[in-house]
Amino acid sequence: MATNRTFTMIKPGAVKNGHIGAILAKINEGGFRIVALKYTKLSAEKAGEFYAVHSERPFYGELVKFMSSGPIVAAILEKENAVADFRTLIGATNPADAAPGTIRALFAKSIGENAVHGSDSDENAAIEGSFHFAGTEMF
Ligand code: 3AN
Repeated sequence: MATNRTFTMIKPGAVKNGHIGAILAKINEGGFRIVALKYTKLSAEKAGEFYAVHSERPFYGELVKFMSSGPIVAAILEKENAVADFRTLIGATNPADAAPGTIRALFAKSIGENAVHGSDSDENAAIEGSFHFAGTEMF
């Protein structure tokens, strides 16, 4: 059953390239309400833990290095059908395949540095949101 929350991170590349404001604007325009928001930096250990599901993939080391290379913006977002609608708003994992106007089409550099993360299921949205935020930081 669909819930109404998803989790996102604006990744270090998009932060470094000055896209925080534009990406938050797309999120607002997409009809998402911000439940929690944080400007922070992941240690390599924390990034490894977050992406543990990919630990056997060949790009895991690169992904952990990139995700801990600079600050990120983490957020929990709310909207009806949040997980699926947010994945539509961000576009395909590889920006080369992302539909025009999507966040990844506009702001991503490559499949590895693809501007934003979006949860892939309601279950993972809850796990990922709790990974970054205490209950007292959700509004
Ligand atoms: P998504 O973020 O669209 O759910 P996943 O879960 O398949 O995509 O991948 C998680 C992250 O791993 C991606 N956001 C991307 O940064 C990285 N990634 C995925 N596939 C590749 C790849 N083939 N080469 C490098 N990095 C990748």
